[in-house]
Amino acid sequence: MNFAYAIAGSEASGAAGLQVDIRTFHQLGTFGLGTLTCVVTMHPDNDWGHSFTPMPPDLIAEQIAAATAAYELDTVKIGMLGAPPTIEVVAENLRKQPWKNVVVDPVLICKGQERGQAFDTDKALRELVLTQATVTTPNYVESLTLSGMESLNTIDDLIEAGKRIADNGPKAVVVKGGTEFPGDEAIDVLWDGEEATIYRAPKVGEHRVNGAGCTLAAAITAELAKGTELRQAVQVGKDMVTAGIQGRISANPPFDTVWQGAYTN
Ligand code: PXL
Repeated sequence: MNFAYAIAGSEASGAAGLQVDIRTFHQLGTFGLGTLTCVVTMHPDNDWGHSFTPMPPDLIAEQIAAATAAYELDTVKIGMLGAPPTIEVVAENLRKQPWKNVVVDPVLICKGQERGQAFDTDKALRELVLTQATVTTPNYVESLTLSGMESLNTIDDLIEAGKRIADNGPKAVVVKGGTEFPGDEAIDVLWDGEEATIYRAPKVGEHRVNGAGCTLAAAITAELAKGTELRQAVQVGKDMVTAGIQGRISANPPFDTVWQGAYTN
């Protein structure tokens, strides 16, 4: 059995976070399991505003201990951590065993967090978690923050951002252009430390869809757990996100939901 393990938050509508990770892991034929870091709840009667509740650090440590004792895990995806004490406990517990693949989706800012708190969170994530990443998957805005660049307008800019982010620790970086990148294609670039690989798909509509980033990182994680090489793992992730957006589920919150089940290989 290939095990895919996520350390991530719950998002109450099931459109992002651990629920997406588990669906993606299952769809790609791996055994998915997860450690819960926080709960993000949306409030339909308050314009779908978000609230964020971290899990107690001791409970996070206990979940990691149980998961890693239950099976021989070598591949982990880190999703939303959200608060410095969470980042510290996850970083410390990750170091307790060797990992072949550490995929970090650098979810930097959660709506509803204070800016000051978000700054501390960014700093802790960069110093304690991104340094342990074998692959990280920043979106357009996260790539600007992590690379220090002002805008990403060309494929060369995406490659440059990947290189700069890799300089700070991660072995490989997938920079996601998403809807913000100019043009009619959704372009992602993998910088693996030596070479850049470009992934392209036509943009589907103009609206953002919830769960695309989580799905991409989770699919890469599942493929790496199966032993797929990184370049092909990113291609599977790209194909699954494209299929999941085309087959999206109409939802009442401001964004529709990616459907992982739309992907078949
Ligand atoms: O898409 C980023 C993300 C990840 N994880 C959780 C989230 C969100 C965004 O809302 O709530 C739990």
